[in-house]
Amino acid sequence: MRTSLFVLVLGVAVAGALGAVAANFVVGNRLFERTVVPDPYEAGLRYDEERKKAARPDCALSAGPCRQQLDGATVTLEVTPRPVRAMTDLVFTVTARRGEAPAAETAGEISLAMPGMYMGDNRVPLAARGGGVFQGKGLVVRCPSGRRTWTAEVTLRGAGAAPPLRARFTFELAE
Ligand SMILES: [Cu+2]
Repeated sequence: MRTSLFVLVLGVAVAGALGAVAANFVVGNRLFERTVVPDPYEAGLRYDEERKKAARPDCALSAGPCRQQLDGATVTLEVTPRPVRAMTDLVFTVTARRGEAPAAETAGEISLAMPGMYMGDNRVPLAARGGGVFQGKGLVVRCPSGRRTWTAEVTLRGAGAAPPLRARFTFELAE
């Protein structure tokens, strides 16, 4: 008699606890989905895809300038001296056009990073030289891992509230 009462009480307690956990889980899940991303699985796939794309060099900067076609604009990046090496003073020249006209952006920067590896913050400020040409000086550090793949993300900003022009180039440093 006492044993069965104990089992009953225990059963109710366990069911209550499980119910609370389940409720928490459901509420937590909903909150998580709503506040973070609408579809974590899709977002994860997209992130992986972007990382893979970023990790593959798409620009032979040591051979010459690279050009990228964005919506309504063309952004060209040239880095000298060539071949482009680590731990060397480099000049970064960006040319931006909208159709035949030089882009009206007034300043910008290049963010240098290694795909999938934090190498510290490395930004090259770009000054407008007129005619859609922007220039800045910088340096790419040598990676202790021996990897030489970097991305140069160019951002150009205008005076107004228009969204900045962004172009990402992935390149391989010369040895
Ligand atoms: Cu690295």
